[in-house]
Amino acid sequence: MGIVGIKSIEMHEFKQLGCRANIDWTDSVKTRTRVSCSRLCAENTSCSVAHYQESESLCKIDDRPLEDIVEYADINGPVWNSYSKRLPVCEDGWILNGTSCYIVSTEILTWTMCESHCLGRSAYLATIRSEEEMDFALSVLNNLPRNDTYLHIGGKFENGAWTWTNGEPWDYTRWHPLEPSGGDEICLGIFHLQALPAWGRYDWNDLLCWANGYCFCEKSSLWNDVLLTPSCRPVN
Ligand SMILES: [Ca+2]
Repeated sequence: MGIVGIKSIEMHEFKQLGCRANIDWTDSVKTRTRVSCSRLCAENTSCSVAHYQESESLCKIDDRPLEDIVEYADINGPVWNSYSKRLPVCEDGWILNGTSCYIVSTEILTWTMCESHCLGRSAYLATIRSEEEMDFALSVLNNLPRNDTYLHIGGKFENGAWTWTNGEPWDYTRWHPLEPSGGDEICLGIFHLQALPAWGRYDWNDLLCWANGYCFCEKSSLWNDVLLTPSCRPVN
């Protein structure tokens, strides 16, 4: 059975574990792997389900809600599989923002200890590289139990320049107007409003690396990408 030239049809000719579904494959594309098919879906805001037909490496991204994809019992044709949209997810206790997961330490530690603390959670001290990420950090900071300390993030002054400890580019800053003060203050933290009450702003401050604060840890998200279980209905 051919793939190209099938016009819009209600019942296509691929089966998934003994089903066939109302998927129109006419505008499917060739992708190398199932994961690259999932990625196509992840990058397309209207996609809800990715279908992948392995024997011919065909990928079809589907914008219909799952309940509109009707599957009928059938035993013929090549196998295809459907995957739920690839979405970033976090383990319990971590907070998702973009494609990263974040957690704040319950203890207040020095910046240097925070670096190890995050590493121990398979994470790194958070990077903040946009206004959006800074707003997210502030929303996290506003919910912390103590407001007289810092939120440690992953900036460090090394070899004459500010860098992120995980190697990401240094392309955004949010220094308080009176900072950075330099000298031995080579580690980066965000004020809590009351950490320096007279200054009255949530901004960045360069700190001594033994200054205390909460550790703001970040790591890449996991992905929910899961194979959908078919639910065959009787034909007719
Ligand atoms: Ca400073």
